[in-house]
Amino acid sequence: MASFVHKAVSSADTTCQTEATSCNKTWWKNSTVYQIYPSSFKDSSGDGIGDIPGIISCLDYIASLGVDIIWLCPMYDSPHVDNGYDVADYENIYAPYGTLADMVAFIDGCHDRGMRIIIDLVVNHTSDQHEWFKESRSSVDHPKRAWYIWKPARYTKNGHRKPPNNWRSYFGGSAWQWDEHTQEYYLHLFAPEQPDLNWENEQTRNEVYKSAMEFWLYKGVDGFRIDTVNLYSKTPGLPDAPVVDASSDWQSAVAYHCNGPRMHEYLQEMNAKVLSRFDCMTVGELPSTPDQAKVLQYVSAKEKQLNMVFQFDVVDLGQGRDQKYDTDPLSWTLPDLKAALLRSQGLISGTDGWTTAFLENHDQARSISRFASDDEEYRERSGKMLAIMLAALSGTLFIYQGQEIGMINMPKDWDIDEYKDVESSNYFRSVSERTHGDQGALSRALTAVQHLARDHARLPMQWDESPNAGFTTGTPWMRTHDAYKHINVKSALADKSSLLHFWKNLLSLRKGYADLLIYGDFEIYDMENVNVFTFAKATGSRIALIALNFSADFQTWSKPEDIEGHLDLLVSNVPSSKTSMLAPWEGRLYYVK
Ligand code: TEU
Repeated sequence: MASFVHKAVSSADTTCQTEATSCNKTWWKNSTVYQIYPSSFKDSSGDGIGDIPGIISCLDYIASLGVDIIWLCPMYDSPHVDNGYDVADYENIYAPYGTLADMVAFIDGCHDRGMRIIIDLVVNHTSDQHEWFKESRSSVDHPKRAWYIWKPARYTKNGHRKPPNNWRSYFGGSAWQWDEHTQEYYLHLFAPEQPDLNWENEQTRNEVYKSAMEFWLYKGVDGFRIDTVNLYSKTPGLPDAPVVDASSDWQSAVAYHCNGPRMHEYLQEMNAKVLSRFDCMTVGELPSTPDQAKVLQYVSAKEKQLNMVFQFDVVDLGQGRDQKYDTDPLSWTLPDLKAALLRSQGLISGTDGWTTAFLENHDQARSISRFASDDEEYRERSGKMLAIMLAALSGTLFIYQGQEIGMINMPKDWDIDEYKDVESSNYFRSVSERTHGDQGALSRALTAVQHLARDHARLPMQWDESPNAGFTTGTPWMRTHDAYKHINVKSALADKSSLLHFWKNLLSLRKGYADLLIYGDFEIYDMENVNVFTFAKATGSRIALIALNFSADFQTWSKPEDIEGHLDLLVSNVPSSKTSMLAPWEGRLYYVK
């Protein structure tokens, strides 16, 4: 039934594929990455904030999962307006996390256990507390003035001052901040405390390479997750964005600050000057780029820019088009998810590019709550179903702390005050201001935040059933999830049938069938089916077949007609199920013999 098959195909010559899949099996392709959000992982000091010594004390646990690389979110000195994505000093550590010596011990601790370590490279912007910015804002003539993006005000006919353009910041409001002292505005695509660096200035770029990159590569890190990697180059002249939301002065300006004209030149330079001198990997965060051809430009090996990127196709599902939270829960369908996966899986078919597989990170709500079922009846089972899907996708696999034990979104009866993130708090406040506290609007906003907020990923890691889930002996900076007594690492380790053990088995199976699961071509068999997802991973004549039930009902299932051979069940999350019927949230992975 070839007509029902949706293949991940690209227009490029398929002969490259042999090169991409067999010649370039570098360590970062085969690897599974485990992401750590330092504030919420493990507190060793009792101050309620996770820290590096705490992480070091968990390294044996992380290694035991069978992961190869740790990605550590920003640990730099920072005022933490955006939890470390506002860096005040690239060469120093946020004091509550520890010291440079702790960081070196962490790097060594990873290497001693055969794991590599990548860190976040946040260089679209710095904190307004970075020395560079303090100097830049000190006077219009300062040599570092041009290190950031400064512009004079515009004025209305009535003489009212207004920002240089109508761009909206990612965290709401204008993307420009007025500086009283020098009487100009500076650009900040995120919070006002996160001024954008001016990448057009060569000196700035060179200093970024030295301070933010070489400093750490010489200390032994094995690469970078590069924050907002496509925002450095803005459209010259910084024109106004078209008005999409007539009720607001500020408009999304993605077309003017994403994938700008010099983006590829900058990344090639970064590669030539720094990355190519080290055995390191890069994974760029690539928001607002659904066009596969554009994505490929960043990750094609011959372009010498990035090894891989995070596409947003899957994690953006169900979000509002113009505003993330302007939506209602579950406004996505399974065919939407399939199409999104096809776009990121398709990136490697017949090309020299590479891709990633992930459902969670520190910016996303928990995947079981978003894509499966966080009802206790099906939480673990549906988590295992998602794990089967992820472990069978091509590309480098990323899992986020707590995903391995099936952590879920905050309870719905928690107050809005439990949400600490600048993005969710700003949004809720803006709805309240705009609607003058309209209860209907606020209730819709709360529902969206309960479903999609970044806060959900930032709740303390649940280690055991002791107070605060063993995360801290103090008062945690974010409240511990009410469910920690039954969702925690200790009990998952003790139960051989837990999601945690299931993940460990899957990660090892993935390595055993690497040619299919990590490198294979991706084909979808039931694109239109809203409950069942059947896909194959194939390399030559070898095939793996994956069947997933994305519903809480029984669903009929049969082997696709063009798959010949016997189905050998390698993994399933429901014991002794019938081949022709998928149980609620069942997942299966077959090898076709
Ligand atoms: O995120 C960039 C980004 O695109 C976010 O706006 C993302 O779309 C949003 O978080 C989804 O809700 C990166 C970091 O991952 C994030 O934590 C930072 O806040 C942001 O950059 C600024 O550095």
